[in-house]
Amino acid sequence: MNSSSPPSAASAGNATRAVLVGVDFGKDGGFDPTLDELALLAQSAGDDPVARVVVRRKAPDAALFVGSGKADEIKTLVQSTGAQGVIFDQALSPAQQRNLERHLGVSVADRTGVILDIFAARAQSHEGKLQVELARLQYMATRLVRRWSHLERQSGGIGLRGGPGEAQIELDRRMIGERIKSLKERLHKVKRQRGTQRKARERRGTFGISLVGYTNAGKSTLFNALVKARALAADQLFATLDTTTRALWLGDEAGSVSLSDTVGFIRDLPHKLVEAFQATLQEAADADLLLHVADASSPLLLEQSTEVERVLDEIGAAQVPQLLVYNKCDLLADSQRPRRNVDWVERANGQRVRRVFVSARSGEGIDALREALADTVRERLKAAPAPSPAAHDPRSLAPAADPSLPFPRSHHA
Ligand SMILES: Nc1nc2c(ncn2[C@@H]2O[C@H](COP(=O)(O)OP(=O)(O)O)[C@@H](O)[C@H]2O)c(=O)[nH]1
Ligand SMILES: [Mg+2]
Repeated sequence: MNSSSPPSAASAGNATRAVLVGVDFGKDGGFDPTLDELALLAQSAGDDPVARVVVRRKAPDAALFVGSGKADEIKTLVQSTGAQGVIFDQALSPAQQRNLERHLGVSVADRTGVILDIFAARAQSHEGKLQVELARLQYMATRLVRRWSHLERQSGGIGLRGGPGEAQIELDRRMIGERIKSLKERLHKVKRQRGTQRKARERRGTFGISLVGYTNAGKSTLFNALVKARALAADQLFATLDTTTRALWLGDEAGSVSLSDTVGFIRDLPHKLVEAFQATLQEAADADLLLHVADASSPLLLEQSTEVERVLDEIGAAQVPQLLVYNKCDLLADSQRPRRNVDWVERANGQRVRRVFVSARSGEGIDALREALADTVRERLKAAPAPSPAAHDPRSLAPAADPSLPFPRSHHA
């Protein structure tokens, strides 16, 4: 069920029953009292959430995170529901995780562990797999230093035997260190190749648009609606990890652009994962235009948009022009519906951006979105003429590992 457990029941086909726990520290406002997102994360990782507990505290308890009284309550709940694991909405320190496992008698995962598990299960491309493995090893390495309970379980179940000896830990840690080093080298090579491909694309002068947004906002569904492709869209978090790119025709003046569906962002995305996925996320930063897709029906719409802006900033994409798409407007009550389907709003950085309300599912607003896109592309091309397409560059004819296709942009002045 989580990266700290051996091949789990979930991967064998029957989901692990899990109790979800979230702690409301009452300050940053990012807390989701419904735990819906954690439930969706758990389901995406193959777990079956059977109960939810929200705990209020001023500060985390150093040993048991929720304090021993609450830990006892959770234990009772675990027993009455027959749960096999407990998932925390926040990041636990390795010591807290271990203490909680001892206290509760079942395996304990945190949000980071669950996200890493999902990424590990979904990574498709060579690069994606390398990136996820790197992030997981880095997560594990910090735990090993303080004797991660994973090893104890491997050697015979929680609490049955003592942990592995210090010598074993030291050995494992060194092996992990070496593996991390070799992974980094391999990733470095792959990234260099990507850089070359990107330059080739730049020479071809394709206008690049990337879909970005909170996970589950409907990016893949919108991608499919726009290019009539079939990218995986699912009510699961991180169904898409690897970038998919297709040509999108926007009419005679704007011409053909390349549209990329990318991995979604999520609150508390493990920092190591952002770092590891830098190359993938970089694709967003390199786009000429970002199509920022938001779930307009979500009660956490603003928090989610803020989080997306924060990650964009982190990957150096804060200055890339945006077009905002408020998706899922079929789910809005009449009173929530906008008066006009296209308007202008101001972003956190002061930039004024177009906003279009659509339903990727019903198709409502998609034509207006195409028009807004075509307008934006035309304006951008006028503002900054693209390098002339090097149609005869032999490299542009070579089949690229990158799924994007060469589209000489020859239609605009
Ligand atoms: N009601 C409704 N659901 C949508 C819409 N667009 C996407 N969805 C659903 O939202 C979920 C997530 O969609 P997906 O495209 O995979 O999101 P992504 O993670 O941003 O790529 C799926 O269950 C979609 O069917 C929409 O316009 N209306
Ligand atoms: Mg997707």
